[in-house]
Amino acid sequence: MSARTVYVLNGPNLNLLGRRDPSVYGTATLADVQALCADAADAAGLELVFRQSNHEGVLIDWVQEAFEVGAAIVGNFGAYTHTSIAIMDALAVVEAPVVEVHISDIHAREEFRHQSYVSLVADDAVIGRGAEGYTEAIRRVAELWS
Ligand code: CA2
Repeated sequence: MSARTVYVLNGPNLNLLGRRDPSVYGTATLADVQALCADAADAAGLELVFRQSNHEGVLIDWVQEAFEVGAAIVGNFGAYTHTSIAIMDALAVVEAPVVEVHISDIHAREEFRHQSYVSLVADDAVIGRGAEGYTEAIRRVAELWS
């Protein structure tokens, strides 16, 4: 049997991680986050697909791709978290675990960040734990799958 796969999907502006706003998002770059995820997936015995896009439709295509191959999703959809019913609808179809992740504590920031459409359909969320939160989210996927 082939290994189970987790798609780690990153939304708009997360390609800029580590280059601005370290007080909010820390100093890790997206490449650092990818390396953390690779280690966590390896430890959990999962295959990793790691991607970032600034485009809502591309993110939806990748959610549908994960669904088609039976993969789990760890998703930081960036600001689309707070606006995108389309991403929520795509995630609602996914049968494998879906874990939301945010580097910052969205509930302790501006009110417009408090609403998460992703939370309405995700199995769990890791919020405000910095880049290490991705590691925890991958561990959570493995637990939900066990
Ligand atoms: O805390 C998170 O992980 C967020 O998903 C990050 C999003 C934000 O819109 C969400 O409300 C919370 C934004 C990511 C932008 O990242 C940057 C990092 C460095 C410099 C500029 C943007």
